[in-house]
Amino acid sequence: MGLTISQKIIKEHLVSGEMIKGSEIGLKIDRTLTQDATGTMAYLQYIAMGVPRVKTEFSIAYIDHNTLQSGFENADDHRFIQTACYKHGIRFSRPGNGICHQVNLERFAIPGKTLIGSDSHTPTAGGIGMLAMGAGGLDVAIAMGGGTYYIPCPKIVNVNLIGKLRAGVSAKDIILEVLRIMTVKGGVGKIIEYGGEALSTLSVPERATITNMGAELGATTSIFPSDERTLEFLTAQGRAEDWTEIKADDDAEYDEYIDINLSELEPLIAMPHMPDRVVKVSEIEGLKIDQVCIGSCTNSSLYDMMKTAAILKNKTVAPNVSLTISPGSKQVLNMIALNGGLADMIDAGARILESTCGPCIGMGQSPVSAGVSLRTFNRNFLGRSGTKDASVYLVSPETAAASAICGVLTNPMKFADVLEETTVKYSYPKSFLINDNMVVEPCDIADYDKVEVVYGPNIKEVPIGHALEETLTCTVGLKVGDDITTDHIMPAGAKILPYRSNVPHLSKFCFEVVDETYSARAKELGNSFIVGGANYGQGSSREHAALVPLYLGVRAVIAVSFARMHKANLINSGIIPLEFVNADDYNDIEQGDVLTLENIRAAVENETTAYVVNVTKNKRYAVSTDFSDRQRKMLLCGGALRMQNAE
Ligand code: MIC
Ligand code: SF4
Repeated sequence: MGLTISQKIIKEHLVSGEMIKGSEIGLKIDRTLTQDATGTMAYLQYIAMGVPRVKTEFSIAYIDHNTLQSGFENADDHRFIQTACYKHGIRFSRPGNGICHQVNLERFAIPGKTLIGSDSHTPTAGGIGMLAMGAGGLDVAIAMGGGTYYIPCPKIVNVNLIGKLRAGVSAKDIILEVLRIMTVKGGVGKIIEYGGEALSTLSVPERATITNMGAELGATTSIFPSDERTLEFLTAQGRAEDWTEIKADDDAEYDEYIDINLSELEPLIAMPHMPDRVVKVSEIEGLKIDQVCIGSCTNSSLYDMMKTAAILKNKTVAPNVSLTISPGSKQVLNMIALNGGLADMIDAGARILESTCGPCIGMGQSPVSAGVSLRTFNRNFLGRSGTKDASVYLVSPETAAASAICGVLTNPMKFADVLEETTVKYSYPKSFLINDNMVVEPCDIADYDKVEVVYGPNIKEVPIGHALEETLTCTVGLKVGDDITTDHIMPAGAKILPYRSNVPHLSKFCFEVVDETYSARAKELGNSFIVGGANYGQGSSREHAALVPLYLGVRAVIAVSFARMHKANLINSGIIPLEFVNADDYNDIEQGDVLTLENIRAAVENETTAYVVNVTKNKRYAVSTDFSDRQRKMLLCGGALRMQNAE
């Protein structure tokens, strides 16, 4: 039987396990990336491992999330990351160089290689044919130290694209359609591979919009073949030598098939507060809006910016709308400055922001109270914008720009003429403006001892897990529903993000959008459990969503099901993720119930079903202990750091 694209890359990088779906496989990681909000923790953990220089072929740290310096914290953390990178052999992309995934795609992503990044949108690089996955900071630290990265061997979904997008419909609408079909739970344990005759009409940045937002499916990653279009993009980036052709064998077999006819697609929109609540723009056209934000790692390429500029040219942003634009990288910003696109945006009244994540992670630009915000981003989780009662909708740059001009949600197909011209000019530029002067090379190995890593006062100790007891009795400190995101567990935003290296301070905000009293209650309980619904921990890779509950005394999360990265982060921290064997038992448990995990140590060790006794209700539920051997060891000794110290 032939192989799919990702199976070929996995096969080349397999260091342990067998390619049997669902069983754990270990992969050699060629490259890593971090961003600043997760990077501080990743480098602290890397340094604690005591490996002087990284063992990957290429590792890089980007500064793009915590760029609002309203106190010393972010600036100090950036200096820590910069000095740690300089010493340990890691490239450093300075603030101003752009959003990690956009810069990575332009300058460093290579077809056929493996990449893990401490950010859930690392699969953006799948647009160029790289096997790129989001991971917790500790997993990235381990990979930098030469360690293996483990995932459950994924199922493969084939998305067959036929037809051609009409002007006004874009790559964003393709991924919104996939989300509509598969939902935010639909990709768990799967890699999404794109193919079909329409591939030749999609440029690498358009493909990257699709693989980027594949993260919202819960997928392990998404990937496109590396073909002539890929070569064209790499050539225009002055990197033709990085190209190799990678495509699926003709007789490759997939676990699922999805067909999408691009000619029939219409502009789509994700309604609050989930990326899969997708409807046609035409169904709610005319919705009054207060804010439009264009940018983020999903939609900030040169092509996205030029489509935006074309719609804005010679017009004025509607008086009821605040429009912000964040170009994705220095390369993009520089090119639109030189070709006049930026002037068209400024002239129309757009508020031009830095080339960073910005409003996407709540770093400023929170909408008005009860406001309606249209964003070209990938996530619209409750409260993420910084305004709890705001309604955030996700759209393409075309829909966003057209609506900004009209003041209400508008179908961009009305601007088909100008969009067609832009597509001809900017979808496949012959050359990009190349200048990597914002990437600092690491020090010479001979100078290693002379380089000092500078720590600021914001950097506090990393909490460490506990060896697992024979039997564990705790109160349920919190019960939550389905699709709880890491933004619910550990919110981000301008006020909280500066404390990503200060877990005690962060802990005050744990589950704040769900229950403001949770943090204090958990502290008072000492040890406690959390009960969750399906897809618990979806969304970001942030390991803080495990480290902070650990700090607050959470010993186990009992849920209907878990998202992949969060489950791995819980295990790394020594918190046991347990799944109900019978999902209905979830309904039985209430917050405040006292539960006993009977003989839990033996159950984890021997791979047997564990039992939860509800002491309050006098009932008993079975929970599965479906872990790999490596994970069992980790849970028994209290997490990855303890396991490493024990070895
Ligand atoms: C996000 O989009 O939620 C983030 C901020 O980029 C996160 C990482 C983080 O929490 O630092 C992600 O996607 O992994
Ligand atoms: Fe940054 Fe938003 Fe992309 Fe996360 S999703 S990396 S916050 S732009």
